[in-house]
Amino acid sequence: MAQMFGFSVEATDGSARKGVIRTPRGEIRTPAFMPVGTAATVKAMLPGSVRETGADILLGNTYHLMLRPTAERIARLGGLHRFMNWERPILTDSGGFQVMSLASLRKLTEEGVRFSSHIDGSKHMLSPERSMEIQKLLGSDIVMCFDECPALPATEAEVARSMALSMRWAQRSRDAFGDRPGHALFGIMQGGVTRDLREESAKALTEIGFDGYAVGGLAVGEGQEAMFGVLDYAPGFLPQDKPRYLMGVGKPDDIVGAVERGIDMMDCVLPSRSGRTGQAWTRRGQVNIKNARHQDDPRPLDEDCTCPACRGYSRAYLHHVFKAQEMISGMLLTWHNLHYYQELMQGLRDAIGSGQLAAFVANFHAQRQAGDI
Ligand code: PRF
Ligand code: ZN
Repeated sequence: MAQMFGFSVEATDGSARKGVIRTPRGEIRTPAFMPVGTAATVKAMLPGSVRETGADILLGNTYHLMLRPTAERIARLGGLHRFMNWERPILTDSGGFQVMSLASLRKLTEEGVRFSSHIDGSKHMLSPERSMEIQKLLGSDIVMCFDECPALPATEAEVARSMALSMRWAQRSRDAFGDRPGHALFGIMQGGVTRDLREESAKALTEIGFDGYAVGGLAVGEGQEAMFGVLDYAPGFLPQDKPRYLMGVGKPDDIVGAVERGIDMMDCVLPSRSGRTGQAWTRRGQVNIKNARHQDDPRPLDEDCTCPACRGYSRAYLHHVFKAQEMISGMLLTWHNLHYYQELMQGLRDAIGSGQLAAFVANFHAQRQAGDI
């Protein structure tokens, strides 16, 4: 019999948790960072390389894949794992958030959202039922509820209306998902930066009952202080024994702060996207490889990093290939950034496991303070 989906917390340190999510496609060590593979690829990386950085799970997108190459085509070709040659777990976002940021001519109703594709203008519809159908066709291991995420700042009345709609859509998502052993469905909390709305949203989701719970609606323009303000209480409204996923976060210091506050999973395009624009993330902070100060520098990006970019190449080389627009530039910097992010997650897991999180976080900030040398 196929192994079921499960989560266990192995250690805690303050609000932070170290644990493991078990799926039929393998284990996910938490706190986990999920690289983003929007269009059935983590851009500039082979799946084996993504795995070598330490990733246990990738994120895929309903919105992009339904438009191109279509979910039905991926299903005919054996599902998303086979299609992109990644056999480990995949979490898929449900599409609503991407419709709101990418599509044009959007029309939102109780039923769902109609929109025009950002690729060719063709007309499409997403609803809780259609999103569940697409994520099933893709073969996603962790399916996200269909929700609406308002851009902040928004009026409290607007955030309340939107949250209530997302909770009705959460119930419809649950009903449409049905019973799929080995596959998980996560609810998504909304409610902006209003404590009462966050609590109401958490109650509504917990009553429906999900395999995990996401904190949505953050990192949408409110700033880190306001986001941490919400994370000081929001994870506490959710069941202790289920994973908590903070969607679309973030920079390394956002990740550390979120883990300290009880978040178990995160995803962000930042390490992969900024790798293609010449930005590297290191223990000592951000390095802009475009800067002319690197052009004669024989040192690696980070002396202590064991990734292929740092073991084999100088800053001078990385600067050169960026300037020359060589493809290896994006490949090496993406590899380094994903390696750094996964090493950070391993450091957080080890620190929580040994009850040393406060010291780890103090050292994390001190190294960044010291700056690039
Ligand atoms: N909902 C969904 N996907 C998301 C978000 C959300 O609120 C966010 C917010 N940071 C990122 N991705 N479905
Ligand atoms: Zn490196």
